[in-house]
Amino acid sequence: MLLGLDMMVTVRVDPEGIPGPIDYAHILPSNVGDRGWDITTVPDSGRLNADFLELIRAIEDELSRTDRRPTLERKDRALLAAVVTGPSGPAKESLNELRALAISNDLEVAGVLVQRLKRPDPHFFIGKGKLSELVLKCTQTGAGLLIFDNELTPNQIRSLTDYTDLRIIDRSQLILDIFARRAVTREGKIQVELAQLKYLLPRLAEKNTAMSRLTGGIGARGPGETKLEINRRRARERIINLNRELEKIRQQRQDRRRLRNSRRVPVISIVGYTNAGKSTLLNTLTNSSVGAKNRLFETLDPSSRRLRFPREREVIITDTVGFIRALPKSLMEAFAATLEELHDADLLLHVVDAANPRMEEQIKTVEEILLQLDLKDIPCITAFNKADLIPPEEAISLSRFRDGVPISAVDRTTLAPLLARIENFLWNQGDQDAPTQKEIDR
Ligand SMILES: Nc1nc2c(ncn2[C@@H]2O[C@H](COP(=O)(O)OP(=O)(O)OP(=O)(O)O)[C@@H](O)[C@H]2O)c(=O)[nH]1
Ligand SMILES: [Mg+2]
Repeated sequence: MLLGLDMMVTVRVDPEGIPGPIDYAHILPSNVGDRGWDITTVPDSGRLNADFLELIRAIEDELSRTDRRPTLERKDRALLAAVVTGPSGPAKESLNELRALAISNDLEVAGVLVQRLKRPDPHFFIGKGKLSELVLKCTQTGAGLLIFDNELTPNQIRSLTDYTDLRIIDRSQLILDIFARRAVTREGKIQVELAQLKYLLPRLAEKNTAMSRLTGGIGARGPGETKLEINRRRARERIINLNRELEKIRQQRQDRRRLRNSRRVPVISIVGYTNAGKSTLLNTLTNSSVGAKNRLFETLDPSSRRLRFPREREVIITDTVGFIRALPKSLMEAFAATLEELHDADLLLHVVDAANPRMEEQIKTVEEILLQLDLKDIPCITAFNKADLIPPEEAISLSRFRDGVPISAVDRTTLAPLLARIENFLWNQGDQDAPTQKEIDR
């Protein structure tokens, strides 16, 4: 058991019971020394001349000055951890994304710790020595939350929380927590709660578990502390009810869609990795103000707008939740209703963040998810967004060698080639689909 004690003191006693040397140990701020703690030995207990309380106070002061921001609560600081078994490149990128996810969830990242292992430890997932290091770092930096980039089993989470007394979550839970924060509409909220319950269900033992930490999420959102005592049976009942409610909403959506389809207005759905600029593009194209921000999963609830083309022609364009690598399965299932709309699309517009160093991986992830959703048969135009952030020759080569159109969603004047291509596809199918290089250069 690792406890966050302020200090530990040992008094050595000889066989006659006479006290001898005294040792005292305490942690140090991370800017002092290189191992993070200090042990002092006083050879003779009679000569002990230290004011422990004063010492602890001084250390606390120093810790808060160097490592903690006073305005933030402890629970808002998190330490990221990963066990790496494969190549280090993808692992590093994955950790960068975890950091972005944490920041998107208003957490402050206090540090990152990586351990390379042949095989994860079956009990703690991470090696025991590394775990002690993690706990020490948490104490030094005032982090109360440990986020693993790897998926942890319910047993591992339980062992870790029991051993360290920290709040421990994994990547899936972090994503679920972000979704819980962002959900606005009734439908969004139902979907998120459903996803959280589905995630929790296999993690609920029949009796007492580390449930309070699981259900609490990071703050106390979603199915939070008030439902601390729910057991499997009640969780199942809730899932059934939520599913029923969702089914009703799904019906209403279908009715709306039928009406729309009967009017024969073509539908374009924007898809893409989270933060690629989907909502920004919708806004610029249709002069609207759907929420667009530089954080992951800004959009949860889909929105549709009309987009007018010359000659009285118009389309409906929809923006929806973004995709991410290893999206928790429970979320995919719960968001099936939202994603179902994509099946009505006449055309998918895949928005890619061309300035992101992980662009290739993100494209692959989106394509895999489209395949899983059975959407691969719907025609798709790729837009390489954020072209303003990459060298012009890179944008040209993207358009030339990959079948896509470079755009900058923040700048309306860059969208003409994309619009031309959409128009061409919708109304002149059979004609040449791709805009000419001249159009792109224009
Ligand atoms: N420089 C630049 N920034 C852009 C461009 N397009 C979008 N952004 C920025 O990228 C960030 C994300 O944009 P959003 O439109 O919210 O992205 P999204 O794909 O809707 O993201 P989610 O809803 O979170 O999945 C915002 O800060 C935008 O201002 C672009 O063409 N150039
Ligand atoms: Mg968005």
